Amino acid sequence: MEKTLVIIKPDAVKKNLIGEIISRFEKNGLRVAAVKKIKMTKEEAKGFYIVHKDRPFYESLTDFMSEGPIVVMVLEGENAITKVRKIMGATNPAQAEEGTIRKDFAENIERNAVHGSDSQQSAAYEIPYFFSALEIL
Ligand code: DGI
Repeated sequence: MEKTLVIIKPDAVKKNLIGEIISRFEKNGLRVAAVKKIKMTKEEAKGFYIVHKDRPFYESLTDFMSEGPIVVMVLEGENAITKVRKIMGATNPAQAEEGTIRKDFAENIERNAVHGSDSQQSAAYEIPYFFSALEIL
């Protein structure tokens, strides 16, 4: 069973979409192994997105990710990483397929409702960024 880190971003939390988004993952056979609502500081957001530190949108992205509460969770299932990315849709909602979370709820390429680890290597950094082993069940 593969695990992946998912975030419901500040835009979607603000719109009261926590239940709707979690339910889309559960309906596709993924299981919530850990979940909590937190608010990141700017520094914590920068640490989370450190791989993007040289991208032009790093400052704006980390401002956004620290502007309000988020829901972080570990989802578990067969091919969880790929499955979550498919359910989320393309980074830019203008390119996201019908029926995906980003097509339905993202505002633009940055305020795009959800995050999901893009590889096993990313998941191995991102899961322990928010959860201890004791919190993942
Ligand atoms: O894995 P993804 O979230 O689909 O996409 P990513 O790893 O390429 O980028 C991480 C986040 O950074 C993405 O969800 C939103 C933001 N981002 C990506 N490309 C752009 C961007 N933000 C802005 N403003 N402009 C971009 O081109």
